[in-house]
Formats: sequence, structure tokens, C-alpha cells
Amino acid sequence: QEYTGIKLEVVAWSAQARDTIERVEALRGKRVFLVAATLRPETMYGQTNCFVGTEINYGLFAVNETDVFLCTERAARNMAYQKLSLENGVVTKLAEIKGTLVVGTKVKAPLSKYEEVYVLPMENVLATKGTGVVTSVPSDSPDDYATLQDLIKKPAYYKIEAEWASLVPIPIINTPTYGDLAAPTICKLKKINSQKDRTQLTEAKELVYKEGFYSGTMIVGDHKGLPVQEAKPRIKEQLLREGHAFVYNEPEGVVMSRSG
Ligand code: ZZB
Repeated sequence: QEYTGIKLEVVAWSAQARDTIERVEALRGKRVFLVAATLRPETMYGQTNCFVGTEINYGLFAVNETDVFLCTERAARNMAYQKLSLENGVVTKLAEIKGTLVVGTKVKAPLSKYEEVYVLPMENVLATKGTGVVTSVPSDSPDDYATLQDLIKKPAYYKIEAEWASLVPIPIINTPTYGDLAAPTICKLKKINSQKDRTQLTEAKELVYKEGFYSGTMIVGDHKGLPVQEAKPRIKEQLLREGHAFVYNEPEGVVMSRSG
């Protein structure tokens, strides 16, 4: 599986993360990025937040002399063989941090109308897929939209500030069947109310993937008016060129869907 790794630079650590991070000498003066694996780089215009799994243990890994990636150790090990580590084939872990502490951190979201977004908790993040970090596009990802609905309804239960989940979905792609906000529309049609509605969410994801890819048209950005199929590789190239993304390959045999 080939993913696009999106680099979300940390602007401000959450209060709980700050303690852990500031204690680590090796991180002083370094740029830290949460790295999210996506199959849909053309949707980066619509990022409203980033998701981590609260129970997942993340590492902070040196990519070169100046930059550090926050992701699962599993992903860092794969990256070490893809020229995405300080030393080829070697993982250099500078620190460890649990997902729950990362929640509330503010990061930069490349291409998004919202330049800075918050890290929020998602129950269905798989530690065994991608980087264990997911960038959230509630306009076009039913999982992201449903999760945000949970967070908006119960911020205290999810231990977040309501404001962190308050950025509204951005219309970025038009589809003939689901309009300009495919994920919210399909969630309403299928009466999906929560990230826990796994069966309906899996169906919704398949439908929105197909509709977006084969019939979607960009309605924002440099490729406004172009079919998604044509815009996708161009937007990916732009992200790579500008240093906001990298190609990340996941070895066969460990790829699982979010529903398991
Ligand atoms: C942004 C995005 C925008 C995504 C969208 C989807 C959609 P798949 O098909 O099952 O392989 N993802 C990445 N890593 C993880 C993880 N560790 N745990 C849970 N989810 C993860 O799914 C690939 C997609 O699942 C990725 O692409 C990412 O979300 C998420 F508009 O990135 B995507 C209709 C889907 N739309």
C-alpha cells in the first residue's frame, strides 16, 4: 500500500505533553511533525483537526538533524528503510509519548483553510496501519465526521475542550450523489450517529471513496473545476514539492481496514 505521509508541524504542545517533551534534551530546537498517512491527498484542503489513538504509544523519531516525526514505532521502522530516518535502516527514538497526552496539541495543517488545528482522540485509530496518526477531513471521511459528532456532543467525556472540535467541515469536492459535503450527507442518509457505528461506517466509506474518486470535482484550490482523478496526482506532487509530504510505503500483509 502506498500512502502519502502528511507533515503536521507542532505549533504548541498540549499542557500535558509539554512536561514530557521539555524534559528531553535531544528535542531542543527541533521541528516536530505529527505524520499522518492518507490515501486522499486531494482532500487536505478540508482538514479540520488531526486524530490519535489515546491508548497508542507514539515515539518521536529523528528524520535528520533538524526534524523529528511523531508516529508509531512500527511506522518508524518501515520509514527507516525508505530514507526517512537519520541513519539508513536504523530507528533513532528521542522520546516516547502516549496518545492521550498529545490530545490538545496544536499543529499546522498543510493546504487547509484552517492553518492551525488541534489533535483530538479517535477510538478507531489502528496502531497497525499507516503511522497511527490520522488527519481529519470531516467533509469527505464519514469516520472523521462521525467521530467529531461524538466529540462535539460529549467533550467532557472525551476529555477535550469543546473549542478544539469546533471547526466546521469545509466543502472541497462536489459529487453528483452526495453534493458538496459527502460525508455529512451520507452519515445523515445512513443514520450514522457515532464512531461506534462500525458496520454502517465501513459501507459509507466505500461509497464515498468510489463517488469521490470517480465522479468528484474539486471546488477549491489551484485545481478547482478539475475531476478528482486528475487533481489528485497534481495536489500530491505539490505537497511533495513544497516539503509538506512524503511517499510512505506499507509492506504487504499488515494492511488492515479501520474496521478490522
Ligand atoms: C484523509 C482522508 C480523507 C481519508 C478522506 C479518507 C477519506 P483504508 O481505505 O481503510 O486503507 N487512516 C490512516 N491510517 C489509519 C489508522 N492507523 N487507523 C485508522 N484510520 C487510518 O483507509 C485509509 C484512510 O484511513 C486514510 O485516508 C486515513 O484517512 C485513514 F476524505 O486520510 B484518510 C471515504 C474516505 N475518505
